[in-house]
This record gives sequence, structure tokens and C-alpha cells, in this order.
Amino acid sequence: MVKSDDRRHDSPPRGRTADPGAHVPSARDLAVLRALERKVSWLSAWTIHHANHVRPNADGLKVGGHQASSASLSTIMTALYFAVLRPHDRVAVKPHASPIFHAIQYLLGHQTREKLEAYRGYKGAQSYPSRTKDIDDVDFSTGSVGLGVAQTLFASLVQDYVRAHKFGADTPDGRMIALVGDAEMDEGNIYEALLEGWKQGLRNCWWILDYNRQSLDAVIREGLPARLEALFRAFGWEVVTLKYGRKLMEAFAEPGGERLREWIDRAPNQLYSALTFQGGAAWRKRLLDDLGDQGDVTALIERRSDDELSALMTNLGGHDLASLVDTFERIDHDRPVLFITYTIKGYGLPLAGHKDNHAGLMTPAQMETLRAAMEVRPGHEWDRFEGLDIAPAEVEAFLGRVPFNALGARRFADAKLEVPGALAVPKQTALSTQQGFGLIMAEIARMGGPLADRIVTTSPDVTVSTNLGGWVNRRGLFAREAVADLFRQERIPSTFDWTFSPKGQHMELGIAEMNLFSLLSALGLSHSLFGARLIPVGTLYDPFIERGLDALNYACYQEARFILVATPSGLTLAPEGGAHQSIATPLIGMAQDGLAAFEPAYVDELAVVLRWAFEHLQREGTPDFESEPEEQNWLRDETGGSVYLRLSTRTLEQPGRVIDPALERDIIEGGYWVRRPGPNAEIVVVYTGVVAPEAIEAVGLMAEDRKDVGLLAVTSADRLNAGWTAGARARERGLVNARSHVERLLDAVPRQCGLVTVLDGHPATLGWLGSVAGHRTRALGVEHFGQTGTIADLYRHYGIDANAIVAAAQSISPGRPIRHLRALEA
Ligand SMILES: Cc1ncc(C[n+]2csc(CCOP(=O)(O)OP(=O)(O)O)c2C)c(N)n1
Ligand SMILES: [Mg+2]
Repeated sequence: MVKSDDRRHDSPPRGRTADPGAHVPSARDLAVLRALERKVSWLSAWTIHHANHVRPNADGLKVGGHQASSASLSTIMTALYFAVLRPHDRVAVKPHASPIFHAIQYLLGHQTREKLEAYRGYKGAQSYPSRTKDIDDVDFSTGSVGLGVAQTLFASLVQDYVRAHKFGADTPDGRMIALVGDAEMDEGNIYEALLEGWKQGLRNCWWILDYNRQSLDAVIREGLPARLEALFRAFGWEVVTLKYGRKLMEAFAEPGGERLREWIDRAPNQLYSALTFQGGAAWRKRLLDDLGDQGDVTALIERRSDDELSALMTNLGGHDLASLVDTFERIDHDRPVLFITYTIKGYGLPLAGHKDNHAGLMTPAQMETLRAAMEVRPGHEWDRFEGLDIAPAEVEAFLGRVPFNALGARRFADAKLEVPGALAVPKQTALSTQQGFGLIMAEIARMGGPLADRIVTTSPDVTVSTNLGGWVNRRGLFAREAVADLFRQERIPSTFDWTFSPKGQHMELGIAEMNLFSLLSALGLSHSLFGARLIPVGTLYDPFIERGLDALNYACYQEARFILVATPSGLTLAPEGGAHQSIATPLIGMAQDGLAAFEPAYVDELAVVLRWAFEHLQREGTPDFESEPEEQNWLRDETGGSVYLRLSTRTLEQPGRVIDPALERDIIEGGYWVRRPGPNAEIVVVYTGVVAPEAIEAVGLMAEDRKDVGLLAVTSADRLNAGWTAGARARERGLVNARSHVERLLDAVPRQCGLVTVLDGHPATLGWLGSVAGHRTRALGVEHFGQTGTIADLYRHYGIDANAIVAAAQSISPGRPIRHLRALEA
């Protein structure tokens, strides 16, 4: 049944529309599609079986199931990939449908037998489709449920941004499509995205819900489709429900058929699943018990064998190829569409319907039965056309015509944008790094040029409070349709011009950090998805990185490229209160793969880092998916990545110095000597970020009582640490002369000297420095939070002020008491 609510919408179709019905397959093509569906199901089931029962597995562990989970999408994905999709469409495949995806790409010639044989094994095909690790043209990685779904929505917004700015080639609009599990719909980030999509005028986005009525543990709560339908309609989506397949529809038309339909509509999910698992005889018994009338209904049931009855009752909309293709092809507008497709988890397999089937594996005996049914000879399991009732040449010819494959490579590239040799450092003598960031961005906006034109900024309702206002005033807000700033029109004085237009370069988001990271991920893949390189810069409050952390991790995993500016940070935001203080973010910055983290103290350092970031995010990883990045300066910089800047609202006196190339390099590599320790030094103070004045003051306080005190500025604990571990690994592999930046820096520190490290963040960020060359170390930082007060109050309270640094120094360095040390608070 196709229930389309097209006419119930007020808004007319917008933009370019598909040519409805133009691609409806012929009867012969449908026969080939059906054969391919069987092939895809077989290959998917066999891939998993092979990994568990055929390939030697030294660990003796089963390598995961997902046979059932993938099978529910076999028909829908066959319809999409072999008939409906066009080259510019982009798809996020539900994580556990990975074996189906790989099977399809294998048939299309994009996946190898070796990778399938090594499914879930070392460098084999991945168990969740991976953009970066799989070779078979994955558009969006999936794995953490919900994120791939939202990614399609934000990719669609980015496509509109790119089109509106006339970047890249003039190609047709692609549809951004997600294949979504029904339990996946529990993830909150999907609803955050839904709301944002509505605000931004989302289009060209399809979400296809695999309503197999099962999650991992359980059976789905009754009534979900009706709730989703109401919800999505409220946000302007068309909702299309595919509940019954053609066989069922025909049965409903038989005498007594109406009663069968009523029974199905009332059947609880648990019962339907259980009967599906039990098969034809169980269906018969139950249906006759409930509906038997010694008349039409009984006759309808009794006309069918057990197998036929089972096939009838599992003939749901999501398993009817012809009506799926027809339904997809009929969409003749670019509004977003939710398809609710009823499916069977484990369709076509003996696991079908069982509530425990999520990780269930077919037994070897069950596999033999399936093999016989599929007419696959032993030893021919991987043969692409084995057991098909259509001549290989015809299937091959069909595959050669598949529209999705028509243009070959579906990944694009775009030229790098030239980055100026230096960014001008604001002249003010006292500034915070956050103010400095705003001034530098405003200057980039004013200067203009190709780089400035490709920058796109975004923020979840903290644009002004993270100092992006100057940039936005010059470059405007983006919307496909212009919206004037009424305050401006009415001549009401306001600092900010809030005018939206298709030329705007700032995408304003509602307060949802998950959305910020999902959008940054899509913007940061624009060169690859749409052939138009963008330079995305996103701002948020540092503590709220944790709110969107999984989406940030996802963006990095997909190798999206962006700059993240997080401010204010730490307890330095003092009077704002405890709820906003961030402690763990420096450690996140260190631990997050694909993200280079910096915490500059001064604005001239920030200018250096930001300039470098513009280059770093444009560097390409190795094009060969197989090889790991080269380690050159032990930082793997040649592969590029995203950049995280942890900034602050604390105003500091600026050093007013000239940054020479050597200092610039040190800032980028992670640290520099403000004051080198003398040969007899007993103490070195190491600081990161806005506690610079406290570190400097402490060095001064100790000067009379400790010899040659050194002061080391760490601009990136992340990069110092990464260089150190990579350098050590290189030595262990025989490159005995490998030396990292931090090792070179600490060469200057005598063996007996102690280190006191300090930052407004978790002390472990710098605590490891003692291990580099074996210096005794006391790491100061913030381990507890929540107090309000002035900066001085809080630094004293949490032990990161000058006095705490001096006390730490005294406790780890022998010698006379330090005169200026006051007693610490208990
Ligand atoms: C964020 C997140 N939490 C938990 C999981 C573990 N997990 C994987 S699939 C799944 C349930 C899947 O159910 P559904 O979306 O209905 O897909 P189906 O298996 O029915 O196809 C869960 C809980 C995950 N992958 N991601
Ligand atoms: Mg499910």
C-alpha cells in the first residue's frame, strides 16, 4: 500500500524536480532486479557466515552477527542502488546493513572478494560502512546510531549553501538519503536535526525507515509509525507509508481479504514477529484460530500451502521491489520525505522475526539449506552470477547500465585555497584570545579574497557571545531566501546586522551542539561531496563540546575538515558560574584523533595558529586507503586534519613582540621557551593558556631563592604529546636519531630540576611532561569545579595561582624556603 499525503501540503514543490515515472523499470528489468535481490541477500548472509565458520579465527570469537539486521534492507537497497539512485545522490546506510552494502558494491565492481572474505577482519570490509576505511565508495560513515541520519540532513543544507554561492560545477542536486533503523529513531540528535532542518528550509532529503519492529534487545513499541507520521508532517515532511506488498494487496481483494487486513492492522508487533519466526504452520493455526469462519476467510487461508502462507504474511511493503521502485520514482518534488517501510528483520533467513536475532548467526546446517535454495554450488559462493535464473551476460549488461554507476567516481576534489603568509595581529595592548579571534576574523572579512570567500562560519546561538559578530556584520547570514533585518530597516540602533541572504557566509544554528558538529562534519566534507572546498569555522562555549562529543568524534572519523573555536573555557569564566566551567576539554583535545588542539595564551600566538589551521585543514590524507600516514616530523602533519582552539575571555597584557619563523614553528609544534633555564636551574614552570600571568609572577617570586628558574609556554599539549609518542615509536623501529619537539625543548632542563606545570584545565594535560626526560614533576590544574567568584578567588581556591605554583615548586625542589610563599588555604 502506498499512502501518499502529497496533496495535503500547502507548499508547492520547489526547485528542480525529478521526471516522475521516467525510470520505471520494464518487466524484464524487474526480473533482473529480483535476481539481484536474491544475490545480494545471499552474498550478505554468506559474508557473515564465512567470517564465522569458514575463515580461520585465531581468537575463537564469533565476529558478530547482523545477518538478521542487514536482511531487512535487502529489498530496499536493491531497489535504490540498482534502479533509483543517481550519481549525485548520497546515502547513509544503517550500520548493520553494511554486509548488504558491500554485497551491492561487489556486484557493481567496487568491492573485492578479498575484502569480503576478510569481513570484520584485519583490513577487511568494515562491519559498519566507513568513508575512510572501506574502499567501496561509502558516502557517509555510520556506526553510532543517529549520527549518519542527521548527517544526510546537514549535507543537504551544505549542498544548498554550495549551490547558492555558485561554488563547484553546475551538477544536478543530489538527494541525501538515510536508511534508518526503527530503534535508531530513539536517538535524540535526530530530532534536534529535524527541528533545525525545518528552520533552514530543508529539501532533497529522504529518510527511509526500516520498520522491522525490532531493536537490539527488544520488539518496538506499538504505534510508532503513527507518532512519527504526525511529527514529521508537523515539520513539513511528506510521509509515505509502505505497509503491504502486492501479494498481500491482492489477497485483501479476495473474498474475506478485508478481515485479513484488519487482523494484520491489529496484530501486535511481538505476535507478528513470533509468527514470522515460526513460519507457515504457525501462521495457519493462529489465523484460523482468530479468523476461521468456515467461509471466505478460511478458504483464503486454506488455498495456500504453508510456504505460500508464510510468503504472503511476510510480503510487506519494504520487500516488494516493484512497488518500492515505483514509490521512490514517483516523488516529484524536492521537499523532505520520510518513508515508513514495513520490513522483516532477518527477511528470507531462518532467523526472521525472532526477538533475539540481532546478533544471531545461522548454523552451518541452516546455511546449507539456504545454499540449496539459492542454487549455489559449494566452491562457487562468491561467484557473482551463481544460481541466478537469468543469463550472466544479461545481468552484466544490466549492471553496466545502472544509473548510480553512470558517472564513475562519485567523490570530488577541489583545489586548495591560498593562505596568506601571516594574519595581521590586532594592535590592542590588552586583549583576550576570544576578542583577538573576533578581530582577526573581522579583518579577514574586510580584506576579502578567495580564502575569505570560502570561509563559512556557524554557531549554535552563541555567534555574538563568541565574538563572531564582526565577521557576520561584514559577511552576512546565509539563507536560500533573503530575510531583512527589521531592526535595521526600522533604523533601531543595533550593533549587529542580522540580514539573511543567499550570499551570506554564516549559518546560524539553534542551541544544539550535536547539530553544530554534524553541520561542521558536512561542511568539512563539501570538497569531497560536492566538489566545492569550504573552510568551516564553528564556535561554541568550551564546556558544551561535551554535549556534542559523539558528533565531534564522528566528524573526525569521517575526516571532515573544520576549525572549532571554543570559548570561554575553564574556570576562568569565573562569574559565569560552575555549570559552565570546563575541565576535561584539554584532555579531549589531546585524545581526539584527527583534531589538533591548541590553547594559545596571547593573540599573536592565536594569529599564527589560525593561519596554520587554514592550511592544515586543506592538507589531504594519503589517497591510498591502505597505507597509514607517513610520520615525518612525528606529527603526521602531511595528512592534515581539523583544529580545535581553546580560547578565553580573560584579558591579558599582550607581549607586543615580533614572532620570528623559529618562534612561529615552536608555537605550531606545541611549545617554546619564554625563559630558558640556566645550567643550575632547580625549577621550571610550564604553563598553558590564560594562566600565563600567574606563571610569570611565580617565576618572579621564586627568583631570589631558586637559581635560573625557567619558563616554558605550551601552546599545544596535544601536539607535544603526539610528537613525543610518535618519536619514541620511530626509535623503537630503528630510527635511532628521531627526536621530538618536546624532547628537544627539555634538553635544556638539567636532570635534577623539577617541573611545575599549570593550566586552567585537568592537570593530566601537562603532567606527563615529567616522563619525557625523567624530571620530578608537580602538575597543577583543576580537578573539581562549581564555585563562582572572581578569577583571583577561583585560581586561589582551586590552586592554580602564583602562590600555588610557588608552593609546588618549593615542595619538589630542595633548598631554602621561598620567601614570598604565603600559607595555602586548607
Ligand atoms: C549510539 C549507539 N548506541 C548503541 C549502539 C548499539 N546498537 C547497534 S544497533 C542497535 C539497535 C538497532 O536497532 P534498529 O535501529 O531497529 O536496527 P535493526 O537491527 O532492527 O536493523 C544498537 C542498540 C550503537 N551502535 N550506537
Ligand atoms: Mg529495527
